[in-house]
Amino acid sequence: VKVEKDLRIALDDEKAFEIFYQPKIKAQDGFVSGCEALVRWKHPKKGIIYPDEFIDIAEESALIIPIGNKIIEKTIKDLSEFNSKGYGTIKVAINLSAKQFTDNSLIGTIQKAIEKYDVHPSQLEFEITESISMQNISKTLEVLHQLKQTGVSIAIDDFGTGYSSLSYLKQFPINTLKIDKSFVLDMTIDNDDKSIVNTIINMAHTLNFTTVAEGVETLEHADILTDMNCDELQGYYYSKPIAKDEFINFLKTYN
Ligand code: G
Ligand code: G
Ligand code: MN
Ligand code: NA
Repeated sequence: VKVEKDLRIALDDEKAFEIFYQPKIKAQDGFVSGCEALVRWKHPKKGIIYPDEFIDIAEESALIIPIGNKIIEKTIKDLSEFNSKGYGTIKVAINLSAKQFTDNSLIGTIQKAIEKYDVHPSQLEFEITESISMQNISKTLEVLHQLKQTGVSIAIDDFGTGYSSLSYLKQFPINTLKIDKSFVLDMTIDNDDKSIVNTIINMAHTLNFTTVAEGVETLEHADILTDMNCDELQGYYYSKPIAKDEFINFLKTYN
């Protein structure tokens, strides 16, 4: 209840939510293909609060809708800044929670921000989890198609931990599978996990999806994934999630 009350107060404070960015690296050439937007809450007394500590609460109280809308708006604003600094080809991924996904004004919110900040929709990707996508298949399909029509791309996050069936995946207008970090992290100690990662990548490519591996923590992880033809790599080996200005510096150094 306390967190919920503080979240309501935070909604009136333009500086309360800050978006951090974690780079994604193209396995082929090592350039930065883009980043994932990860929200941080700057609490006036408690300092930085991570999403694991408030996204669920925001979701239960429906505050995730206005908070999520702020995240979308702020991220797209930041993207226009990346573009103005000469990085107009990068792609930014925004996480969407289940409740946002069923909000009828979601598509309008996204379209308005795209127009306001004059970014290209192809520079945006939305990450949804398998659990969202399986709750109500027909509604999910409808929203996915509407999203897709705006020109953005769609990724399934934490892939492999949920229970999506391949027949549904094939029907969904998605672009990318993000392989869950648990498989990637265990790849070097468990051959089953290595096989799972390899299988996901091959299956994804057969269905014309690109693949992103999360949890890339070591050069060994990166080398294995590159050999497996994984398209993009994300993890602490390259960078933790960093503030906007640090991400711009990261781009200056690597692109
Ligand atoms: O940044 P961190 O690794 O602590 O993120 C933890 C979790 O919080 C991740 O699983 C991520 O999907 C979720 N998360 C981070 N930012 C957002 C956001 O802006 N919206 C939603 N819905 N979830 C987020
Ligand atoms: O949305 P998602 O659940 O995928 O959020 C990514 C989460 O994974 C964030 O909390 C981020 O801080 C975390 N993360 C990012 N890179 C790594 C990594 O290399 N190793 C581990 N253990 N966690 C990571
Ligand atoms: Mn994610
Ligand atoms: Na994930």
